[in-house]
Amino acid sequence: MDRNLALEVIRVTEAAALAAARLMGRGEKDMADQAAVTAMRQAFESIKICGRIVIGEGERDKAPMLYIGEEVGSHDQNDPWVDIAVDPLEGTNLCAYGRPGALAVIAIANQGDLLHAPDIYMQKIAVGPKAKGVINVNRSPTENLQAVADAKGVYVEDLTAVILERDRHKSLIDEVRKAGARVQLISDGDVSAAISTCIEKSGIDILFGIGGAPEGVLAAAALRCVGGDMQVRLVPENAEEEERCLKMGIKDVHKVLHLEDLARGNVMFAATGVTNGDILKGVRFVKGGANTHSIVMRSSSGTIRFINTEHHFDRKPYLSPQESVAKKIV
Ligand code: FBP
Repeated sequence: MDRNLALEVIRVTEAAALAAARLMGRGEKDMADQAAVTAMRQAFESIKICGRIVIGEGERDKAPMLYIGEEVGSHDQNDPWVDIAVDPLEGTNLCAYGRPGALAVIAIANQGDLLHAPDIYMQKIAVGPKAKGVINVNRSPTENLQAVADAKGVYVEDLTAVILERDRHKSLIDEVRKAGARVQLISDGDVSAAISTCIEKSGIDILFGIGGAPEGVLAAAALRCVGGDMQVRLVPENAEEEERCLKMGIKDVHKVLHLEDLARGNVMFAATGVTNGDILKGVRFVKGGANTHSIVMRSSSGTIRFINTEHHFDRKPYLSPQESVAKKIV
């Protein structure tokens, strides 16, 4: 995969983040999401890439843009095709209520290397590099906490587990508390939480719980780049969801999936902060422009780049996607 692409793809997540951040705190999650989707779709047009969306906004009949199977990029048919997973606004509620941790996210891999996950739930455990190889989704949270503590040479009491605050996690939260670990409950955003396990200064050691399967694949791509680990299992809630898994090529729906089952080969991951978070600062609008903070990383080199970008709207005006369409600047 072209290493220069890493800097190109940031323009895609920056565009989505700028559009969503304009609508931060309005309480309108669908509006913010739509703005991010439209901006990301538009930004793809200037990226030299032969891309096919494998994780996006849903199936073609339900999603007008960035739908699964959509081809994106200003491609030259001689370029190799890549698979793309996007979440133009990860944490729609976080953005709508101005809470920390909303991101615009993209992952890119060679064709066939990202799990084609339907939009159903997935049970996840994620850890950073020091605990790589010791987690097991078939074991209890208590056993996993002990394994992580042993790998890190600390007590379970020193560990912090991040968990989505949901009714379905009540017994999980009780068990983690009983085991003695510290708990950080989050209202949304388990992609960012999974990545936090790999960032020493975040203070997060492990992510437990059930969240979206598409978010699981995006998190796995990031963890591949930073040397973290993840184990998951899809949680179809009915026969129709099982059927969707089968249609997407997942034969054993209940199988434990390892990091490489979610994101294989050379993977690239990029994200731009929409609101402030543990890893990235959110968009700040300033006189005549805005500042964005992004991360881009590649699994092949292990390079992690944090990119601060100053956007000058007086030189390159920021237009909402609707304005751009009206002025035919697309
Ligand atoms: P959205 O950005 O689509 O709102 O997803 C936010 C999120 O918190 C994800 O990070 C997480 O995987 C999923 O929702 C959890 O789903 P639910 O809110 O149904 O528990």
